[in-house]
Amino acid sequence: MSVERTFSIVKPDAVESGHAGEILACLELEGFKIVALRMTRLSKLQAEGFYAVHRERPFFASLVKFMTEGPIIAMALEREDAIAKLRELMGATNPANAAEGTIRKRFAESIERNCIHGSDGPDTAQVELAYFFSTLDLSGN
Ligand code: 3AN
Repeated sequence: MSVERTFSIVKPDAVESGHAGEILACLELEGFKIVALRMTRLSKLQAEGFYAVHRERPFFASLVKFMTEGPIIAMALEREDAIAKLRELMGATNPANAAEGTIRKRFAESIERNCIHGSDGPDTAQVELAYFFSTLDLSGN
C-alpha cells in the first residue's frame, strides 16, 4: 500500500463539545500526518455543494443545517492506505454500530451528529480536497 491523501472534517458537534483536539490527537497517534488544516464555517450553499450526492436523501436538509450550525475543521491527511484507515478509525456512520475505540464510538452523538467526516474513496478524496484547499495549500507539505 502506498502513501495516499484523504480529506476529513471535524464536524460542528465535536468542535462545539470541545473534542476537536482529542480527535486530532487520535488521528496523529494512528499515523496520519496533517498536511493542511483550516477552521471555517460553511454557508448553506457550501454545505449543500459538499453533500450534493445526498441531495435526494430525506435527511439532506437537516444535514445541511447541522453542518452550518458552527465552525468545522477541514483537513488534508496523509498516511499509508489513508482512505481506508481513516474510515476504519472513524467507525460506522451510526455511532450505535461503531466499534469500540473508534472516533465515532467515543465522540459522536447520533447518526447525523457523528463528529467526523472522511472521504469514502480516491475520487471523492480528490474532489473534497479541492473543495476546501488550493493546490498551493496542498503542495508545500
Ligand atoms: P459517512 O459519513 O459514514 O460516509 P454517509 O456518507 O452515508 O456516511 O452520510 C453522510 C452524512 O450524512 C453522515 N456523516 C451523517 O452526518 C449524515 N447521515 C447519514 N445517514 C443519515 C441518516 N440516516 N440520518 C441522518 N443523517 C444521516
